[in-house]
Amino acid sequence: GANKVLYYNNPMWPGEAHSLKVEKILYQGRSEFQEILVFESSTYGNVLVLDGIVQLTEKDECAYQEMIAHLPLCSISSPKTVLVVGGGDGGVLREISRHSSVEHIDICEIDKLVIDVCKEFFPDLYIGFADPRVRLCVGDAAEFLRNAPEAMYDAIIVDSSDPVGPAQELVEKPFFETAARALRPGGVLCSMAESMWLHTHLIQDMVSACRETFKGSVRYAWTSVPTYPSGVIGFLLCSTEGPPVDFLNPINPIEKLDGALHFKRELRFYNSEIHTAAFTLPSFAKKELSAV
Ligand code: AAT
Repeated sequence: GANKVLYYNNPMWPGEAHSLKVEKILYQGRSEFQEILVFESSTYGNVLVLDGIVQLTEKDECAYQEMIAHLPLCSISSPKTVLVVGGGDGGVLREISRHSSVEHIDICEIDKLVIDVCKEFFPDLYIGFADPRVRLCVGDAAEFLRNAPEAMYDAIIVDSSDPVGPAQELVEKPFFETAARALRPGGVLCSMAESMWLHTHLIQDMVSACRETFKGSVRYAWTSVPTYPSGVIGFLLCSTEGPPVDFLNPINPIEKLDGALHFKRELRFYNSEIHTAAFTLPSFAKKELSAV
């Protein structure tokens, strides 16, 4: 009924919860990996929830998917091969498909049921799978990268859930090492990196693992996503040794792309100004990251 409210509370943000008014439960089920819930909210459109944590809403998904895709892809010239880790909803694929230089997109999502459910309830994201450059692998991305050929990718985008459950390995040093190995010299990684308000230690550990692993540059960026815990989410951008990458000044600006999208959809959030601005950190976060 219209009076239902969804709260989410989790040991990752003890005592904090955010609520959304539920119009209608659309899907509820359990996969081998997680609890999956989709509901129609009163104010944010359809919402995907995994293990009690909001993964995306139709209203604010643009802020996350556009940033996690274009921050790395606009930082290198002419990206050709891209790997997406997680991202079973298709939203990141949709954004990558704006880049006409891209020839090949691998996606490794662990949970087939997430993909099937998003096909039904999130058509504006799932459309990303319609791009003929996409090749889907259903499996654990940590395993996938251990077996990936060396120097295979220009960019790796880690669009994974929080590091409890199947995504735990994806924030650890051995995973970053396999990612660096799978990137060509001067290739880039962009990984979901939690909230600077909630996860200082986790972010510090990720930054320190990445500084040891990636010999190019390592930078933290962030964006506003109202339905994520604390309302912000960060990204860790790293480049391997090779042609230097200046993450702050996009060498491949989105405004100059011809927009290879085979369906019509305007960018709602990302532009070159917000790209540069995303790397500007509040003083407390700057201090915490420089202490690593
Ligand atoms: N596009 C925004 C939504 C997500 S979904 C993250 C996806 O990562 C989920 O579909 C989950 O099944 C998948 N995943 C988790 N672990 C693995 C793994 N080891 N290998 C492959 N895929 C995996 C992210 C939102 C971020 C929310 C922040 N609070």
